[in-house]
Order: sequence, then structure tokens, then C-alpha cells
Amino acid sequence: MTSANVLGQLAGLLASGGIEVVDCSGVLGPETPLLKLPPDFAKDTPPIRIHRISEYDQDGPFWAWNWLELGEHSGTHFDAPHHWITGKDYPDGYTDTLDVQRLVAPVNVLDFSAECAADPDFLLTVDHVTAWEAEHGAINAGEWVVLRSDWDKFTNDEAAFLNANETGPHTPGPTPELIQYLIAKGIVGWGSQCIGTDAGQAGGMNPPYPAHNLLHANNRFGLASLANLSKLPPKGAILVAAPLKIKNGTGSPIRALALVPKA
Ligand code: 23J
Ligand code: MN
Repeated sequence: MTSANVLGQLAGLLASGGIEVVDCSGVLGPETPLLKLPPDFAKDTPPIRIHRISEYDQDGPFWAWNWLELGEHSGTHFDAPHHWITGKDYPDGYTDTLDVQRLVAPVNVLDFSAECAADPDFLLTVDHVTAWEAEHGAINAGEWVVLRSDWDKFTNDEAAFLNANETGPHTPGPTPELIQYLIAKGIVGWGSQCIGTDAGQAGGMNPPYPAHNLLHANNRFGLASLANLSKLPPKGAILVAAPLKIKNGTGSPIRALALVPKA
């Protein structure tokens, strides 16, 4: 089958609904949960603001438009390699220089939502993932891997989403060894439904923030605050996760879209 035939079939299935486009982004606005760094770091990402320019009024009689005030790492978003010091030297590690061929890829959806509900500090390990692979099939080079925690159920409640107390944030994420394992497999990137790609307690890991540190050291991508992963199969969907082409950008909000075969 030629690639033209495949795309033609894809077009037909998209039109008929045989392939469903699932929205894996949350709403981006003033209520969107934002990262709060530990107090020893100086600056947080600023509040998201949507400013009206005009709405069919004296400032623009026939048109409505807004301008945005927001950090790159806001809401459902993409981490480019240049985001972390370990990835700073990749010429193709910025939002405007990365290889877009890598942004559209099969996605492995690892459902550990029950474990995350039982323990907000749940850490996904190599043993969890090798067991998952034995059941669902191998994770391959060139694929996305995302942890389904169903954390998007907290998206309308920032305190619940961040789940922080006097010991810091408590949200699930990967172990350093798991990230190393996935990098060795050749994945394009790792995604989470929480505020960042790392666990809430990842500042105390070795290395600190291993998803950030190791993924970006190896020119891989991160995805955060993904939504609706419960609508995706473990394997068989294709994820499109494309950042804005921000000049020298370290990340960007995304409209993450999954192409899912209808059951
Ligand atoms: C800046 C500093 C630390 C972290 C982060 C950003 C993120 O999680 C992010 O959005 O990339 S941990
Ligand atoms: Mn980020």
C-alpha cells in the first residue's frame, strides 16, 4: 500500500468518524492550574491573562480579538529540550528549530490511574512498564509514552491538581530508571497529566527532576497537563503534539490531538 493510499483511507475514515479525533488538551485560561516552584526559586510562571482588544465595539466595530499574557509552560504544554540545562546545546532543541516529523507519532497510554488514585506519590517504575509491555506489546522507537493518571479530573481545582502540603507537591510521575529505560528504547517523548513531566516529589530524586533532566539531555520532548487519556486505547492511537513555533522557545501550550480507531 502506498503512502498516498494510506492518506486517502485516513481522510475517508476521518470524514466518516471511523477514526475519532480526541482532544487531549485542557482549557487554557485564568483558571488553568499553574506550577508553583519551591520558594528557593525566584520566579514562577505568571498568571494567564486573556486581554480583550475589541469585540464589535469602538475599538473594532466588526471584529473580536484578544491578546494573551502567559508563560510558555502553561496548561497542556510541550517541553522542548532547551527548557532544561541538560538540553541547552541542541541546535534543534527549541520550539522553532525542532524536527516536526517527531511530533506525530504512535502513543503508548499506560493506565495506572487506579494506582495514582490510591497513592498520589505513585512512581511508575521499569517493572511496571515491562509488565505493561508483556500485556500490551513493546514500546518502540519513535513513539510517545504517556502516564494515564486521570489527573485531569482535578483540572478545575488548582489546589487538588497540585496537591501540595508542607512537604511540597504530591503528584505521580516516573522514576529516573524508567526515564532512562524509555530513552534507551528511542521514544520521542514522555507525557503526564499532572502539572509537569516529573512527579511532585522529583526535586529530591537523583538526578533532581529526572524526566526533565534526562529527556532533555537526550533531545527528547515532554508533555504536561494532558487531558482525556481515558478516551485512548493502550496502543493504536496516534498523538499529534505540536508547539507554537516560538522564536528560541523552550516550550509552548499545545492542542494535543489523538487519532483513535473507533471500536
Ligand atoms: C520550571 C522549573 C521546574 C519545573 C518546570 C518548569 C516544569 O515542570 C515545566 O513546566 O517544564 S519542574
Ligand atoms: Mn514545561
